[in-house]
Formats: sequence, structure tokens, C-alpha cells
Amino acid sequence: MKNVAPAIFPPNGIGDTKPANQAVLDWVDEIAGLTQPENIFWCDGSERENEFLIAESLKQNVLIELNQKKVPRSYLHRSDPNDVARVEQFTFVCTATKEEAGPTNNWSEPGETYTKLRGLLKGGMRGRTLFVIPYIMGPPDSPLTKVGFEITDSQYVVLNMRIMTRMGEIALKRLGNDPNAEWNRGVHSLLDISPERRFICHFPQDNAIISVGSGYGGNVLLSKKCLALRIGSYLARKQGWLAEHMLILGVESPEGKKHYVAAAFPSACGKTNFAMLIPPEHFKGWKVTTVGDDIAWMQIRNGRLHAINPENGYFGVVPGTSYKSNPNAMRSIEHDTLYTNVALTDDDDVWWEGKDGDPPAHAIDWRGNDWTLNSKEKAAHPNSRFTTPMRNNLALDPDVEKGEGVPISAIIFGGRRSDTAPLVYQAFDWAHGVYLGATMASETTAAATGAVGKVRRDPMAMLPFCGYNIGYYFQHWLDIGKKLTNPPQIFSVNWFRKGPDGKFLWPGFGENMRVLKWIIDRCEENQKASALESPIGWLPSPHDLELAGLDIDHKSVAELLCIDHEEWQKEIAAHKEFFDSLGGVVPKELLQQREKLATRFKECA
Ligand code: OXD
Ligand code: MN
Repeated sequence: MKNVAPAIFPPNGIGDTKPANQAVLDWVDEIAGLTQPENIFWCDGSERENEFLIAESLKQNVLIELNQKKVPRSYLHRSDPNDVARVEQFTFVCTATKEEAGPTNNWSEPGETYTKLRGLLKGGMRGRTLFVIPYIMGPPDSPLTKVGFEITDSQYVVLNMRIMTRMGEIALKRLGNDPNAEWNRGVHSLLDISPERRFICHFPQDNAIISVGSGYGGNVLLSKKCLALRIGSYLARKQGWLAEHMLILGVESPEGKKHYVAAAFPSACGKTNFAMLIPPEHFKGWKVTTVGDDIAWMQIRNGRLHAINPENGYFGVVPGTSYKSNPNAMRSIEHDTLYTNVALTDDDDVWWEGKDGDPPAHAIDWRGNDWTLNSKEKAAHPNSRFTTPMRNNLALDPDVEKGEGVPISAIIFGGRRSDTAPLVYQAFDWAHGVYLGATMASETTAAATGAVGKVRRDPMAMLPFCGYNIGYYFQHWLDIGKKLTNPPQIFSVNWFRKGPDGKFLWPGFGENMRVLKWIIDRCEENQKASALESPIGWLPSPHDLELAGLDIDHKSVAELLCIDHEEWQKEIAAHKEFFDSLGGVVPKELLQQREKLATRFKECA
């Protein structure tokens, strides 16, 4: 399988839609002068262009054609085995000062970094095609929507960006001819896909990104983590809005009352599953709809937070996805989907660990090697992905294109914790909610390189994605709250608590509707659900949760909702340790929240 491919030569009418904006033309000239590609391909996002690029990718072995009867218009790509996840250690925020990047980001000085990257990019696209991808993030008529251009030498990136963003003419129209218009400059080159020359660098002050040496989605689909989160969060602070690592879902009751919820979970903790939740039998008449599965941009309108999903598709983790765990995702990826690093069956279908049915006796694994039931290695990489258009999702929310966004009733912070954190609880107020987000922790997953299963603090699930000083970011959250006359209620959830036998206590998936129902009832003006006041926040008693029809014993429910004082003493100490590790940037208001939490425990001891 190839990642780096030679130049392609399109026929007339393909690859020649040059934008009119002189600033874009100058920038492309500059990068082409530096990287020296064989030719330039100006993408317009059309169907014809897409068909041409797929045909070329198949010829060049960048894509493998799947069984078109089983998965129509779907293809498989294998990335280099050394290049299968985001690389946080090689990700840099290049603000003018180190202090602006803050204690949680790798910082490097912008001038030196540009020089280093230019050195690496020099002649880096020789013999290749340079693609120019114009795209927008957000619905076409939203005030929050941003224009970006990505230059890349990877056809795989172009094909993915066409699914993940609104790409082509629409962006040229939005940008217009003003040479001073705001737009993001993204440069990506595979170079030689060497971990030694792999850098994902952000220049927030220039609204620019340079990513080299990787072909993996999170590092190279510059619209997503790089623009929508890292640069996005920087712009959001400057412009008074929020760019968050959050899904957005709608919940509609049988009476037609609808709430929208935004939820932050660290990577690979079931965000896509939650965003596409199908309510269990007991919740007949309830509907959950998806606005977004990964990123929310939120602004204040009439005193309330309103959210848009800036993306146009889903780049989801495949393993574990099944008709049982996520039927909506399964239906979405039955067609028009790009698969990365899953296994290929003998009849050219895709397979992964956790897919419905029996595993195949033989397959080609994600590395391209023979795989059998006796193989010790996984057939699909744990971070293998699907890229699928959001239009494929049968549960897509009807207001997903609404420029003003959807009004948010609740914000949820969730982590993967075997202990300590109860199934659900509610913050006392906004500032307390910000504290819950700021002290969020989760066991690490395969979405990033590094050890899996270690508890790490991941504030608002933004640790790898906050494009500036995390202390300013906390303050920005506190400030936004002060401007909201009708703020969302803030909650913490944990689907992953384990019992003494090491087994998960909560069934998760569709049954999370039971927790969601309590959450939205708490958001109703007349607070339809009750809760007990506890030291950590408002906690449901077992009776407050709708558990009818669920096969779960009382003991498990009690364990899910229990607050173990000893564990919480350790937790509070860990909060202190985390805040201390940030070196004095944490706002006073959050330090006070910690003291209040400790005091509440003392008072009830
Ligand atoms: C993602 C991630 O790909 O968070 O969404 O890593
Ligand atoms: Mn994510």
C-alpha cells in the first residue's frame, strides 16, 4: 500500500478551479516555490473531481477497492505502521511567547519553527501533485463559520477532506475577493513519513498550520483538530466564543419537547456512540438526533449558548462498532465510506474486532499481512477509523445546517474512570461546572500514541487540543458564564466505573438514555427530576433514575452512585497536584472551588 504517490495529470476541467482571491494565489505560489511539486491541482469539491481522484488512488494503490456490493462506493486505505495515531509529543503551539502556549502545550518559537519547517518542506513535493483544498468549517450561513485552505501532497487527505468539510466552490464564495479576509493557511506534506521528521505546528497568531511527515487523519486533516480546535480555541477566546471537543445531540420527548446537549469526552471514550444513541425499548417515543460527534463551536445568543458542528462528516474509531453498540454508525458506514487500517476479508469486505457476527477465518490485517483466528495480533488497528459523511446518519438532526446553531440546555463532562467518579452528578452552578471540566480525568486510549489505560487529567477533554495557555482557557470559560443569563446546566458522567470484580457496572450504549433523561429533566424549569445534595454536587438517588426494564441489581446501582470518601480525598489531592503542576496559571475562582469541595467533605464527615 502506498502513502506517497507520484503526480497525477487530470484532464481539462478537473483540478483547474483557481480562486480569485490574490492572497490565496500568492500563498500557493510561495508554497509551490518552496516545495517544487510537479503540478498544482485546484480542488472544487465536485463529484467529477472525486471520481477522478478515487480512480487515480486505486491505480496508485493509495486506496483498495472494497466489495462494491457489500460496501458501495467505499474504499480501504492503510497508513504507514509507524503512523497510526495523533502524535502529541510532536505537536507544537508556536505563539510569540512560551507563556501564551502555557504549561500543557509543547511550545516552539515561531521564527525558528518556520525556518526549520521551510527547510524540511524545501523540494518536499518534487515529482508529486500539490493539491489546494478550499473548505469551510460550519454551515454556510453561520456567523461562526471559518474559511480554510489546505495544501497537501496526499490524495487520501483530499478525499477525506471532501467528506469531513464543506469543500470547494462554497469556500471560494464565502471568502470572496478581499485580500485581507480572515482564512486559515494549512500546509501539509507527507515528506517521507518518518517519525524523525514529523511535526504538527500551529501558529495561532498567523492563523496558520504546518504539518509534515504524517499521513494519519488527526495529524493531517487540518480542518479538524488543528483548525477547529487548536487554532479555533485561540480565535474563540479572542472573539468571545467557545471551540470545544464536544459532541452535540438533540433529545426529544414523546410530547415533542426538545433539548440539546453538548458533551466533552476524551478521544475514543464513546463520543460517536453517545451522539448516535438509540433509546432502549422502555423509552418508546423518545428520539435522539446527532448534530455533531466531535467538535462544537458555541456562541452566546440572547443569553444562551448556541452550538454548531463545524464539520460535515465523522472520523470515528472503528473497533467495537457494531449493530449492537451503534446501529446508526453501522448504517452510516455501509456505503460511501473511507476506511483506514481495518482488516480486509477474502471477499473484499471490511472487518474489525467487535464487528457483528463471527470473525473471518482468514483476512489481511491492517498492516497488509495474512491474519487468521490464531493470530496474536489484532486484525484491525485499535485506532482504525471510518470517514463518513454526516448525511449518511439516519439520526442526523434537522437543524444541523442552522447558522445560528442549536440552544444548549446541558453540558456534560465525561471520562473513563474505573473508580471514584459516579455515573452522573450535576454541578451546583456554572463556576462549579467549570471546575468539574477543569479537573476531568480519564484513562488514556489508543487515539494518541503512548501508554493506554493510565489516568491523566484532561481538562474539558481539551488537553491535546487547547491552542493556548490552559489557565487563560479556564478563565475564558468562567467569563463566558458571567455573560450567560440562561446558562446550560453542567454535569459529569462516567460510563466506565467498575465493580470489585473488575467488570463494568453500567451497560452503557443505548442505556445511557436513562442518564440523559435525568440530565434533561434537571434542566427543565420545574426540575422534573430530583437529586440529593452531596459534597461533589447534585447526585441522583437510585429512585431518581428511570431504571425500569433494565437488568441491573440494586448493589450495582448503589456502587455506581456511591461517593467513596477515601477515594475522594485522593481525588481532591490529585486536583491540587494537577493545578500545582500548571505552575500558577489556574484562576483563583477555580482554586476556591477546590477549597469549597474539600470543605463540603469535611462538613459531612
Ligand atoms: C479524534 C480524537 O480523532 O479525539 O476525534 O483523537
Ligand atoms: Mn476527538
